[in-house]
Amino acid sequence: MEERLKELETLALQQVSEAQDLKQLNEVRVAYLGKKGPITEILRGMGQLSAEERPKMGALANVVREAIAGKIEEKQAELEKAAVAAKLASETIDVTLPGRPTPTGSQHPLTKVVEEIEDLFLGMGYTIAEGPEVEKDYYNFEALNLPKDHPARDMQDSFYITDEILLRTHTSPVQARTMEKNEAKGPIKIICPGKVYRRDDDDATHSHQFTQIEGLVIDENISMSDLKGTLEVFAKKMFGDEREIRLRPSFFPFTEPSVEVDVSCAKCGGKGCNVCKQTGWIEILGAGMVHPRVLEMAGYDSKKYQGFAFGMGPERIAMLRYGIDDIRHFYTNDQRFVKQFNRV
Ligand code: FA5
Repeated sequence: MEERLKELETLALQQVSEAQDLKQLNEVRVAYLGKKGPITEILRGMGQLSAEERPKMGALANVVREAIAGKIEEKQAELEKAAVAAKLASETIDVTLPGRPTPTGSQHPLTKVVEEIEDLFLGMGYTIAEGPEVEKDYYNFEALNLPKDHPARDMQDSFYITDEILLRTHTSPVQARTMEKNEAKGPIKIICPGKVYRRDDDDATHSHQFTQIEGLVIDENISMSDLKGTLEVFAKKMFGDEREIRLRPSFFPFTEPSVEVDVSCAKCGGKGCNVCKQTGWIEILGAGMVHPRVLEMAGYDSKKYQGFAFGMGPERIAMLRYGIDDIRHFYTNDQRFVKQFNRV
């Protein structure tokens, strides 16, 4: 029996040391120390031994069992440590690998230009005003000195919803609304960006829906030179310091006098080229001194207050700025177009 126990110990210790993982080790434990294992069997058969041999063999069997159990515990710790080390090694992050690029969006060129214009005027003390796109005929036309049968209404062919409601054809109704709302009937300094709609046929320079930015300044002692100075700062900021502007007489029912404003052509510097149709100048906006009747309709004292107003189309400004040849590019969302402005 003694020999059998020694043999079992040698065999068990050898198998413990050869176990490759925790599963194999557990199998060895069950095989040698389990209820049906050989050592338990030997202990069970102790009754058949003589009284002198029983304690000796019992002690030896316990020593062998503890030796195996101790070795298994030692091996288990070793295998667990190795398993953690292997897991850590397999999960190591290689920080030198290049990252996966994340696709990023880019700002639409029209939004860029509108925001740039807004920033410029906010910097000059203007605030931003907004008005509805579905507008009353009264604010779109009548309050701007365009009564119902005025021929100048034809300048802006309109989408009517009812006889009295239409899609606004310009941002100028925000002028009328802001003046009317100003209870103190005092100074105003606003810009109004927004969408406008006209029954124009779509082509390279016209769209039935486009953007405008209106400007309105009302105060005492405002003159044409304030308008010109403001627009000069605007043109130089948008198109470069070497640009000049010129004012040409024009007509808008809500301003008197009225002007069209041209900027000297950036491509040819004013000499004449295909961009400026050989004139050296490019039209960028309409403007003028607020008509006294418009001030009076909004409740202002036109003897005390004067004002200037201007209205521009940011699409046309963006087209000049970036050399875009067709206004329809702004609305079709072709990624090949939009992405070109990632870095401008
Ligand atoms: C007006 O709409 C006036 N309300 C501007 C104004 C405001 C004058 C305040 C005086 C005082 P006009 O119709 O010219 O003016 O339009 C102004 C700008 O809108 C044009 O210079 C042009 O840049 C742009 N625009 C006009 N029609 C279209 C169109 N169909 N598509 C794209 N842009 C357009």
